[in-house]
Amino acid sequence: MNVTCFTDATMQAHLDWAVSHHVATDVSVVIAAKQEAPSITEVITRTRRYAAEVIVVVGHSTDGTRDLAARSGARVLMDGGRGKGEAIRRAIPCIHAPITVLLDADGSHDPEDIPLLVEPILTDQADHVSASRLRGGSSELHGGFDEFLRLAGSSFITACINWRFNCRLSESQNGFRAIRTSVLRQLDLRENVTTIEQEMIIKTLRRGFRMGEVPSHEHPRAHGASHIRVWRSAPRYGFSLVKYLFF
Ligand SMILES: Nc1nc2c(ncn2[C@@H]2O[C@H](COP(=O)(O)OP(=O)(O)O)[C@@H](O)[C@H]2O)c(=O)[nH]1
Ligand SMILES: [Mg+2]
Repeated sequence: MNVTCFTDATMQAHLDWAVSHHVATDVSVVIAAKQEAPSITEVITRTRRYAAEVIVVVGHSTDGTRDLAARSGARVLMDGGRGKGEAIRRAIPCIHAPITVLLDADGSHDPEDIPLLVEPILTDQADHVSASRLRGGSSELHGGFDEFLRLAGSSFITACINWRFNCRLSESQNGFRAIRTSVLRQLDLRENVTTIEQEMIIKTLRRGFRMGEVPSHEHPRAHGASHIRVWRSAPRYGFSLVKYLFF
């Protein structure tokens, strides 16, 4: 069992120390962004306080996301048009800092939680720490049929991962996470779409690295609609789950 939930008061007490001494210099943040012009500037501005570099991998956006990201001080890369997973994979060879944080561009994630995610890595208690909406709450994960399917599917996948690795993660699909850059490079990620989130967790556990979780609230996206088509993506989730769990 190599999963720990870092929620205790001791960790909170270390957060200020972590921010002032390490987080800003040791962290590269990678943000995948497709048609996120209304939110990208604020997300980057809030993130820069916690990062030595911010890399934004933009989709072929027609709304100016790319220019806004560059003007906000981010390094901008283009994705290859295949999805969020491919966008993240493109950034991996370009990361300079020893810890990588991945977060979304739609305002769902609080950059202010970056120290919380990074602290267990800085103190060598974990190699990969994911933000849990099941522990921190979500304003997006319930309400309609799509949300029901996402939550049910996600809980099923998490249960399979927990069964396979004898651990107790609360979730496996959140895009907000911190990981040692050296570990990220060893995972040999292959997924092109959002299945990359579960691929990262499964491969971390399979290779014997330490997973951690911290609570973090997921806000509703600041504008527009999710890029994920839940029903269309379901077969890929099932296929990639079986593939990475067992083969
Ligand atoms: N570069 C890039 N980013 C993407 C792509 N698809 C989604 N994203 C980004 O990935 C993040 C999560 O996407 P979102 O649609 O909010 O998915 P959800 O949060 O799972 O509903 C957002 O920052 C999107 O802009 C893509 O094809 N290319
Ligand atoms: Mg989102």
